[in-house]
Order: sequence, then structure tokens, then C-alpha cells
Amino acid sequence: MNAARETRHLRICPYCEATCGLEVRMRGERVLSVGGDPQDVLSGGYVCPKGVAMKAFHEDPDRLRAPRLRRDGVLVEAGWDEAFEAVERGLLPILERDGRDAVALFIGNAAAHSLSLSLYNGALAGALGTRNFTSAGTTDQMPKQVAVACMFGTAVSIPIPDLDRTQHLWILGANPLESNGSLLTAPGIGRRLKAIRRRGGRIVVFDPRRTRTAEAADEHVMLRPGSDAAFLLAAIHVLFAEGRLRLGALEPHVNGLGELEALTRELSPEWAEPRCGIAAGEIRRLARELALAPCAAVYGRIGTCTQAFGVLASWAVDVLNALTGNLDRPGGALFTLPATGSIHTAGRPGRGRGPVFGRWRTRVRGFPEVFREIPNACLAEEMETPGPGRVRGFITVGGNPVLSTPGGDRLDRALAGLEFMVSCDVYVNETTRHAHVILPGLSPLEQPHYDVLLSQFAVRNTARFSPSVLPRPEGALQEWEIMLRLGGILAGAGRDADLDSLDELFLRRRIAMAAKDPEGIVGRLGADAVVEALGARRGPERLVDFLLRSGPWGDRFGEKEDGLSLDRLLEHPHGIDLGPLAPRIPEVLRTPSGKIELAPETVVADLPRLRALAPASPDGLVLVGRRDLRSKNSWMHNLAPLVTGRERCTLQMSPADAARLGLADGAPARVTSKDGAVVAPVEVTDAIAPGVVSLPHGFGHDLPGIEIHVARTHAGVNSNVLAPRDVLEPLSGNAILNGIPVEVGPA
Ligand SMILES: Nc1nc2c(c(=O)[nH]1)N[C@H]1C(S)=C(S)[C@@H](COP(=O)(O)OP(=O)(O)OC[C@H]3O[C@@H](n4cnc5c(=O)[nH]c(N)nc54)[C@H](O)[C@@H]3O)O[C@H]1N2
Ligand SMILES: Nc1nc2c(c(=O)[nH]1)N[C@H]1C(S)=C(S)[C@@H](COP(=O)(O)OP(=O)(O)OC[C@H]3O[C@@H](n4cnc5c(=O)[nH]c(N)nc54)[C@H](O)[C@@H]3O)O[C@H]1N2
Ligand code: SF4
Ligand SMILES: [Mo]
Repeated sequence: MNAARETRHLRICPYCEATCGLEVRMRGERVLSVGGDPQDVLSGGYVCPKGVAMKAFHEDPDRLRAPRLRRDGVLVEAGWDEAFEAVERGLLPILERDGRDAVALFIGNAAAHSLSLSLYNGALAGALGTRNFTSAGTTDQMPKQVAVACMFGTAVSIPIPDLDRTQHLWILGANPLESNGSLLTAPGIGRRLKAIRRRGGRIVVFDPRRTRTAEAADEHVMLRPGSDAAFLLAAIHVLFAEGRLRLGALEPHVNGLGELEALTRELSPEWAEPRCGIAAGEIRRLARELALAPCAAVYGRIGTCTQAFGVLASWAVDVLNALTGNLDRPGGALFTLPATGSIHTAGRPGRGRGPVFGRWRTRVRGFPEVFREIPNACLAEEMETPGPGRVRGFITVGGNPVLSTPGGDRLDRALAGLEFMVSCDVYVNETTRHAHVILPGLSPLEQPHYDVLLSQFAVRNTARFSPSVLPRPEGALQEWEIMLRLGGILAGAGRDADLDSLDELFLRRRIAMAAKDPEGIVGRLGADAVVEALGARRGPERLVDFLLRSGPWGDRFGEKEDGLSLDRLLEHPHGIDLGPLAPRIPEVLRTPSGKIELAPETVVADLPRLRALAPASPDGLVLVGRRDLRSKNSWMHNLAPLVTGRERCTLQMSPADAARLGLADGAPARVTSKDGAVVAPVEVTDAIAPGVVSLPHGFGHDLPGIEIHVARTHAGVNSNVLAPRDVLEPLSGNAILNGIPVEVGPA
């Protein structure tokens, strides 16, 4: 009999960018249920099936609870000491023999959702010092980051649509009713979208598929994949041609207006029409409605990033926000002021260095680095191509690039040929099956959380901290400790280095960075006084306390009585609401000019490529992706409650295309691109534009050696076998995962 009484705990959900506040009901150490926290200051009780499935993840027998070590080709359970010893023996000789670049590092999406990993993966990356550093970023938001860095000065200066006050919203290439939002942390987004329409506002969705989001909108425009930049630039052309510019308060803060007008002069709606599939008259109407709305926001996401013109489309989104006077004003698109700070709250306000690209190039194809990352599409060739500098060792942290990156099948083969691979992960899956050592993270219930990263992109400024629900299991390590330990090994400090000292060293490095600003609170107090003020906490809790207290809402280590600190946050378990986003221009800018660059040189250099875009051919098929509410990229397919019902890895196709190709609903179809082929069941639906087919990513759970038994029973196929590795978005190195030319026929 378990006589323990029921307890309730709060935990911020780490499974998507919405960061909902959850309530976990426990009896002793047993999870009874997980639901929404109605009092959470940001999410107000919203929860989705993935959040509820935190119980299933916590209990999943396939979830790793001890390190794995490859012995005679088999991944067996091992102790932490032997695991770290193996890492030392496996990686150090490669570094000594071939140099730092011979070990590559991939930081995956799960790292963005973990407090431990998001704060401490820098300890690993810094110690490794490899140029072959990459992440999920180049299959995701890199184009947006390049665009905003050029326009506003930093890679995270991303304007956030003010959903709760806007009267007119354009959504391009995003399906937040399935994804719950991205670069837009707005839990319960369905409710927020409904409220726009209830207050008389208007929502227009641009997507080649009639998604749930499109169905919830006032208007759905089925534009041609990859043509967002053509459409948006034609809309900008209309604003100039019809004298509809309304910069308002932004007027003194912009550069490049005249250049922009000249650059878009030829890009008329008539030019765009055959390229994007939207009639010229409709482009004019849409542009006028945007310009005339009392306030409006343009928002673009995955569909506008992971495509051939990702940077141009991402740039055009914010140019439209600016030209219509909606940038940096309530009801438009604004910058956040995160409680834990940001690169756009650090240093001198209003001016900065701006971005620098191409400090080095990849060895094999000479692709320039972007924000110190190389495209993840380059990994396989760096591992396979002989010669000095060849990658022979690999570390993954919270990522599954075999399923998530273009040409994953080739990467799969390349991983099999590595000398040594280490994964920090929670499953033996398609990627980690190649590792020599797997170091497992903990269940979300066994670690504290503060969403340092995603609060950078939230629709309101809030501060929320959840303490760990359960104590860490006996003998287990938290992931920040794993990062420090790996960092210590790679820096040559040995696998027994004192973790406390490594942690303090890491903290002091962060403090030193903040202290570069002599007028800032950290610079004025000095490192020793700051460390002392932070007291006895260790690890991420201490770091969060540091970021909060030195941040824009902080207590400045006692100077500001009502300011934020971790202690203060602990008194508010449902979080502290800091209010809606407020205008920050010009203080937020970090460009060298101190202005918003409307026509940045780096970006407009890519316009000739767009000008050369040929009109869409009427009979070709192109492939796009999609997401499903009950799935998360490649890794939640092992949780039984999330995979009930219909098969999800289907090839969606319009009735017209299905008839033309002789494919019935449910029939197996062969999909072939220039890079590969897969066979998937057809799902005939009028919710997709003719000429477009759609497969979700993150499937293909049928490889030997994986230990995800539920996922294996509905394996699906890896859509990234079809994605090009050789052609990338040229400015960001981002993969082109949407708008891939394919042929489809009966299998
Ligand atoms: N075709 C196509 N491809 C895509 C996309 C697309 O739209 N279309 N989307 C892209 C995007 S946006 C992204 S972000 C990437 C994502 O791709 P990846 O970055 O590869 O991430 P996931 O597929 O989410 O896999 C997460 C990994 O982390 C592990 N994991 C889960 N929780 C934890 C934890 O707490 N700690 C640790 N250490 N590991 C954990 C899981 O087991 C899994 O191996 O996929 C990209 N790939
Ligand atoms: N349930 C669930 N939630 C998730 C994830 C998940 O896998 N499952 N993944 C998380 C991650 S890592 C991310 S980055 C976010 C992404 O969140 P979103 O950006 O909302 O991503 P998607 O739901 O893939 O929506 C992209 C839409 O773009 C459309 N599209 C494709 N090509 C084009 C194009 O060229 N132009 C236009 N205009 N549209 C196009 C597709 O049809 C699709 O509906 O979601 C996050 N949340
Ligand atoms: S919407 Fe995202 S954050 Fe909220 S419960 Fe679902 S997975 Fe978790
Ligand atoms: Mo993503």
C-alpha cells in the first residue's frame, strides 16, 4: 500500500516553444497526472497532449537511466566513471593527432528546451573549440537570424507579433494550431487567434496546405512553396507604388528606404503572380488591407525559413512590418525585454558591432560559417572526405540528425565509419545507435526549469521558475554536470576535475562577459562581489539567479529593492507577469549605424537570384513538410498515448494529382527526388494545393539497433532522404526542406 498523500507541483513544459505551465499531481514518487496550471501567468491553464504525456515519458521503459558503453559492438549499460573514461580514451587521441576540428559537435533541438543544456552546452562547445560546430539551427531558423542580425544588429533581435493586441495578422508558413508557435512563445495560441477575430480583427494565412490554422483564419491563400519572398516583395512594391508608406515614429531610425524602393521597382505584382500563384490584383488588395489596418503584424516561420529564399522572405516580413509603421508598436511586432537578459539588452544601447559572417569556411565545400556554425548538411562530407582536417569524432547533444537533417541516410552511413562518437541523449535511436558512449539526461520531473531561451521570443515578458518535482535519482548526473564533465575532459583537465570548480569557472566567464560594460551593475560591483552575492546555489539555479539579478528587471544585487531574483521568483510559483511587450527602438538596436537597416547589403545581394526565379511549371510536383500536434520532430513517437489512431507518416496529395497519377487513398506511393526515394501511403485530401505533396519529418524508425520499441511499430519513412544536401540557402547555410521537386508514382 502506498500511503503517501497526493501532492501538486508546477513544472514548465519543455516539449515545445509554448512553455506552458503544467501542474503535476504526484503520490509519493508516482506521477498521477499532468495537466495545465490555470494560474500560470503566461499559459493560463493551456496544455496539449504532449504535455500530458510527460507522465508517459517519465515512465517510458526505453528511456535511458544509465550510461551506455559500446562493448564488442553492443551498447551495454555502464557506470558514469567508465563512461567518462571511455570518452577520454576515445576523443582525446583524435584531438591530439588531428586537432580540434577533427571532432564535430551537433547541438539538437532538445538542448533548447533544457535549462541545464541551454545554459551549459557552451561549457562543452567552448572547451572543444571546433570549427565543425553545428546545430538544428540550419534546418530551422537560421535565415531569420541572419535577416534580423543585418536589420537590427543581433541574431536574436526578432520582432514578435503582438497577438493579444493586433487587429490584422498575416501568418506565412506556420501552423501554430499544430506546432503551438515558434519564435513566438504564446501558449494557448488558438485562444489568442480567436480573440483577434472576436475583436473585429482579421487573420490571413499563407500556406500551400489548408491547415488547422488556415481553417481558423478569415482568409487562406494557397501560395506556391518557396515563393513567399516574391509575394512579399511585390507587396512592398505596392506600398511604394501607391504611396502607402507609413513609417511613423520609425522615420528617424531607418536607413535604406530609397534603395529599397529602387530594388523593388521591378518586382511588381504582375511579376510575382506566375511565381507565387497569387493574382496580381489580390496581391494589391492584400497589401492595401495590411497598410490600412489600424495595427497589423506579419509573421513568418518554418515554411518561410526552410526554403530556397529563406533569408529574403524573413527579411521581407520585417520590412513590411516597418513600412506599415507596425514595427515596435503595440498591436504590431515588438522586441521582448527578457528577464534573464539578451544580447540586445547587453552592452551600449542603440548601437553595436552588427553581424560578421564567414570568419572560416568548411573544409570540403568551402561554405562560410554563420554565427560560428557550419551548415548541418555539411556533416557527412566532412566525415567521409579523406585528407587533413577530416572529422573523425562526433558529439551530439539532444539531437537526432540522422532523421532531422538533409541527406540523413548518408549521414547515417558516415556515422558508422567514425572513430568515436558520444551522445548526450535519452534514447538509443537512429543517431545514437552509432555512439560509443551515450550519456543520458533526466526526466523533466527530476530537474528544475526556467525557459531562458524561449522567453526571448515570448508574446509577453514574464519570469517563471519551476523547481525540480523529484529529487535526482541516486547516482544520476544532471546534464549541466555532464556538460562540465565533458568540457573538463576536452580541455585536458581530466575526468576527475572538481565539478564545483568547473562550475565556478564557467560562472566567472559569464560574469566577465557582463563586466565588459564598466557602467553596468556587474562591472561596477566586480566579479568577487557578484559571486559572493549569489551565495550557496550551484549550477543552473545560480546562473539563472545571476541572469535575473543582472538583467533588465533585476534587483541589481540589492540595489533595486523590488527587482527580480530567484528568491523572489520562488515566492511566485505561477510566475511573475512583467506585462505586454513595449516599444524599444532605438535602444534595442545593435547595428553599427544605430539605425534599422531596411536594405542590408548582405541580404539584398541575394535579390538577383530571386529575380531569376522562373514562373512555376504547371505539372511539376514539389514536396513540403508538416507537423502534428501529437508529435515532436523525431522523438516523441515512443510514447504510446501520442501515437494512437491513424498513421501519421502519410503522403498528402490533392484529389486532382492522385487521379492523374492513378493513386488511391492508402495506396503506397514512391516519392523520388534527385537525392533519394521513399515509399509512403497516400492520403488524398483537398486540403493541399494541386502540385504540392506533403510528408512529415522525423520518421523512419526501422533501423537496426534502435531501442524505441513503440516508435518501431509505426516506423514511417525519413522524409529527409529526399532533401538536398548540396543546395543550401546561400546566406544562412540553411537546408531547403520545403519546395523540393519530386516525382510520385505507384510503388
Ligand atoms: N524535412 C524536415 N526536416 C526537419 C524539419 C522540417 O520541418 N522538415 N524541422 C527541423 C527543425 S525546425 C528542427 S528544430 C530539427 C530538430 O531535429 P533535432 O535537433 O535532431 O531534434 P529532435 O528530432 O527533436 O530530436 C531530439 C533528440 O533529443 C533527445 N532528447 C529528448 N529529450 C532530451 C533531453 O532532455 N536531453 C537530451 N540530452 N536529449 C533529449 C531525443 O531522444 C532526440 O534524439 O528538425 C529539423 N528537420
Ligand atoms: N506538435 C509539434 N509541435 C512542434 C514541433 C513538432 O514537431 N510537433 N516542432 C517544433 C519546432 S522544432 C519548430 S521549429 C516549430 C515550427 O513551427 P511552425 O513554423 O508552425 O511549423 P509547421 O507546423 O511545420 O508549419 C509550417 C507550415 O509551412 C507550410 N509551408 C511549407 N512550405 C511553405 C512555403 O514555401 N511557404 C509557405 N508560406 N508555407 C509553406 C507547411 O504546409 C506548414 O503548414 O514547431 C515546434 N512545435
Ligand atoms: S503546447 Fe507545447 S509547451 Fe504546451 S503542453 Fe503542449 S508541448 Fe508542452
Ligand atoms: Mo525547430
